[in-house]
Amino acid sequence: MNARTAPAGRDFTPWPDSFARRYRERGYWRGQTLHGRLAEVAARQPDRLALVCGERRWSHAMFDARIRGAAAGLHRLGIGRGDRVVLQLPNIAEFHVACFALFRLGALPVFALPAHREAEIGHFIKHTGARACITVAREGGFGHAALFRRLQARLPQLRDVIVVGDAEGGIAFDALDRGDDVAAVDDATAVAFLQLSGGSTGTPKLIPRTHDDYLYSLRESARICGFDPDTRYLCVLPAAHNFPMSSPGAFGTFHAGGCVVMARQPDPASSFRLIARERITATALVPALALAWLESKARLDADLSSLALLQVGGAHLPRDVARRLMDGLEARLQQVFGMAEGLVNYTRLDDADEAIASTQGRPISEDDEIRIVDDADRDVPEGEVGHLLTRGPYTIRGYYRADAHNRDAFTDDGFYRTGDRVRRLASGHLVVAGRAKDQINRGGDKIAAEEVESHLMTHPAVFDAALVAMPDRWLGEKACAFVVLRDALPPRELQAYLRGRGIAAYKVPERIELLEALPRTAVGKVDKRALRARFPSPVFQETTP
Ligand code: OOB
Repeated sequence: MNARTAPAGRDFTPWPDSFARRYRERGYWRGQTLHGRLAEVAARQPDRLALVCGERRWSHAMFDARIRGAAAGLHRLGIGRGDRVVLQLPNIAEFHVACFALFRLGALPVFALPAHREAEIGHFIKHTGARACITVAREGGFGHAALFRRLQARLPQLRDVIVVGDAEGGIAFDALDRGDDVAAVDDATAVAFLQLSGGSTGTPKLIPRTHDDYLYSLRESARICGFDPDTRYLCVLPAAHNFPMSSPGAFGTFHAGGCVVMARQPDPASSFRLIARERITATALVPALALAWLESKARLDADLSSLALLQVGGAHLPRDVARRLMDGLEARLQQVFGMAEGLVNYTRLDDADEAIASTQGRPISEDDEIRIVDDADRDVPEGEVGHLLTRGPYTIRGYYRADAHNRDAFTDDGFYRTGDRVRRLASGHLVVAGRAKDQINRGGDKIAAEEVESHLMTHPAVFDAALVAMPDRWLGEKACAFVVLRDALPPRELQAYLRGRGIAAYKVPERIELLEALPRTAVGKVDKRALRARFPSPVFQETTP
């Protein structure tokens, strides 16, 4: 193995024994796997509806049978314990079949988002040494299977390109199921999958989550949100994201014995049709989408009367928008402030309206330790804004193969530095006041400034570049790149160049401003505060360095 492919660190940082013991003694970690729980639910209530996708309607027993069949087929391909498999799928039933089939084999899905392109996917394959991928031929006009085949030519470790639907010469996912079964790997302490971090560094980091910790977070989430066998959850956000996956999301719904309805298109009209047709009771949106729903509701004369719970999270929800959502929709609003690394906060269903409108909720667990500190890691006085650090029974202690980064991202005693700035109310509710990480939150899609800056810097005409958030009425924030050029170049060409580098479209800055030089701080760092101050109105998160 040469230096380029050698893993840059540990796969998994375990919780110290004393913590693991405590989490077990307190009943958080119960030694059950995600697929074990699903099989248990299927056995208990085989005939209840589990999954709806287009015209397909599967009971829990049918879902379970498909998972077993797919697992057996993947096993025949040689996929087994510890193997990494990149999953890039739209919101279709096969997303969950593939996920749980891989869990059964002890293989690790690596969750790519549908928007990811060559740069991100190539990185996931290289960084994890993935030996297979599961995708679709095309979605939204983009050829996903072709992308993986192009990468395969460069990265031969990617042996199998498995394709749902029209296989286009790849391995047909649908043909894997021959109605057989293989024994499941049942190690709840093992890493179940690699989730994607929003990140603020040059390359996206991967998050190893164990069965024990994840099952705990989704079991408690389901309880807090009142999910039960009558829950009908609409999966609108990309299924691979932690919010619609486990807060309580699709997994929390399966856990509770309810039914998940997959929304392939996120637009309000399609979602409203599904809500009315399937009598949806709960869903999760980012603020931008919630706003779009609100605007469209009257125009589309939608029947949303079944919707009892509307969760909004992933990005800042302004208080006045929260109030408008509470007034304009019959559903109970819930704010969710979470992160793929672990910690999830919910406003509770019985909180006062003002707490729901103006806070981002409180943690799931009594053992979610919260510290709010100043720049020198000293606790700030109660009620004041500071950096949020957290540690707990479902928050990771380290990223996947990222030892050097882990030294910065975690304190010596294992607290995760979230990069968020918060204050805590006497009730324990957190209010997100800003962000210290160098990231743009584009309507819930996270853009690591450094990642895009590095891509810009590869252009021969670019001398210097800095990416900052600019305010946007609908998305909250969008990215603006300030660029210093060596040679004249129209900004539009830089955007086309970035797309040509194969990065997800949401990372391409909407605006490019040319400068003679970037402003610098006294210590010579790019002064991003000064750059942001050029916009007429402040962005929500004005606290970035
Ligand atoms: C969720 O997860 P990620 O990993 O995509 O992003 C986490 C980051 C947080 O650190 C914070 O900066 C931001 O997204 N964020 C919010 C927020 N919820 C997340 N900022 C302000 N207000 C909120 N309500 O985004 C995520 C994971 C699980 C559940 C919900 C969201």
